[in-house]
Amino acid sequence: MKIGIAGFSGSGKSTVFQWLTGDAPDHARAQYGQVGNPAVPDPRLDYLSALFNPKKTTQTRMELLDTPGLHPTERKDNPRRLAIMRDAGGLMVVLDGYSGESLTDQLRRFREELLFADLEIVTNRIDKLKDMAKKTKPTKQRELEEAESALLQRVAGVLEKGEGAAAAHLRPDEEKTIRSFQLLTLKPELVFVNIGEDRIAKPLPEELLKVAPTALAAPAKLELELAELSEEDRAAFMADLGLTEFSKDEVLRKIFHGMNQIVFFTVGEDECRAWAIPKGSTAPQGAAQIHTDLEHGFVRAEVVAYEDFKKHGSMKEAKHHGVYRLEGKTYVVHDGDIMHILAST
Ligand SMILES: Nc1nc2c(ncn2[C@@H]2O[C@H](COP(=O)(O)OP(=O)(O)OP(=O)(O)O)[C@@H](O)[C@H]2O)c(=O)[nH]1
Ligand SMILES: [Mg+2]
Repeated sequence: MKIGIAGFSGSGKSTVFQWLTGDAPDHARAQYGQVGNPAVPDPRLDYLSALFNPKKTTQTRMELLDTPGLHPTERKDNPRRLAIMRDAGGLMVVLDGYSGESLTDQLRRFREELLFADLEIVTNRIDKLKDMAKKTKPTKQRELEEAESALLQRVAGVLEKGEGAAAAHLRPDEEKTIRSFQLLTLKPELVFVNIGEDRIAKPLPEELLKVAPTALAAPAKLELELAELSEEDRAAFMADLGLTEFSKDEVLRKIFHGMNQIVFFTVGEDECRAWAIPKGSTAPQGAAQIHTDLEHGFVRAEVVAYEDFKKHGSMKEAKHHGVYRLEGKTYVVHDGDIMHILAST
């Protein structure tokens, strides 16, 4: 899944991008969206890898897209910039938490921009469908167009009330009907506050948490600068600042999970690996990540939850204690499941 780093111009998106991916932002490329692929560090995979000692250990990776920021007042280029965000499956909204500007206000204004942009797309399409309705055509096609129009009017109603399209609670088939419009307010959103040194270890304002309960905060620029120092200097600076550890790994994990992604593990002497799947995926859908043959020929999955496995320390003991299960096609995978897929080929 591609995650768009979005926000107003100068909120620190490219700084956050560099901090999380290790790639230097290319300002020319960022105008069209720059992609980086950071691994998602997972202590559970480290544990499994230390135990199985495989030839290869493979972390899961995310796709982060640095996008050009929206301009709050000179807005003529904003539609082009919004179009770059549409390509992402989820948005990490970066707020400027270093200059002192109200966080809640920034978020409210940014959400409004997305809302207006979506409303414009939806109403344009409704108008187009109205024109199309004047033409003669087969009954089936007319019915489809009428259903689409009714659905879009429902979405427009929600947007006009100032809520994101996600608040329309679309069924999966309805979501599919309007997927091609790539509505921004339908995408999972995670708020990230790019804080300055003065906000370290301070809680985020209650007011912000009311409208963004899962909001994260970290001093991205500072951590980026500290990472470049010698170990000795770094330790001294960190002690001075009251920083005990870097938050980068934790932030990467929270972004991953905030975008409704989970991992399952495969283990063995050859490879220990973490696989990313959307939350709610079934075992065959998980198997498809490994190989489409494993999905098509799926027979069953042997599953043990990571915590159960760790408690018993080996597959043999896990089996002995009855926590090693056989699951069928409808099994919904849980975050941290260790799976072995059995397939007929
Ligand atoms: N003091 C301070 N400056 C910061 C911080 N984060 C970013 N900046 C500075 O703010 C400026 C803009 O940062 P960028 O990361 O380029 O912002 P951006 O959101 O990518 O901006 P656009 O690409 O124009 O939308 C740069 O000069 C950064 O060095 C911070 O935490 N503290
Ligand atoms: Mg930038």
